[in-house]
Amino acid sequence: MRRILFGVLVLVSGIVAAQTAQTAQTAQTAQTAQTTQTAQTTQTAPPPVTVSQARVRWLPGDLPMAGYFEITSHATRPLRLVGATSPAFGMVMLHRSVEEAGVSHMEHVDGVTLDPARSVMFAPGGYHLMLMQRRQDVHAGQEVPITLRFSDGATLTVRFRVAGVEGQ
Ligand SMILES: [Cu+2]
Repeated sequence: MRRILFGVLVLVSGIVAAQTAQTAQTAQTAQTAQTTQTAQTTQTAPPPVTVSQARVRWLPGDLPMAGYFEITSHATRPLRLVGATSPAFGMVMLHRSVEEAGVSHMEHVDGVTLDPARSVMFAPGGYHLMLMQRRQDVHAGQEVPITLRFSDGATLTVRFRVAGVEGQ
């Protein structure tokens, strides 16, 4: 009798163990699938914006150059442009030119909010990309790729035409 009872107990605990293992494995598989899907969505969804008139105003030597463009949002909620990078420059910052008491100076901005169905101009006297630490020769007529980065992690690479000093 004792031996039979022992056998039943082993059988029951064996079933419980198998079920627990299976449940754990199912949960893990589901989680892995979800993580993969999230990563893919982030990677493939481009930001709903259009960029036009992308240009860089060339300056000699290693002087910081300004990047200008017009960006239009097609999103239904506000987007936030938070930065930019380029293989041609060691550092790219979001700047804004401001005039205080008749004196113009530049300041760094953490980001620029793009309202739905609106355009924001990056232009002389206002917002611009400050392109610093050239990593390669940059000359007028060339195009340099600059990647715009948004707060949700989305990125958009745009080719900026390099215009001469007089080219605004
Ligand atoms: Cu600047």
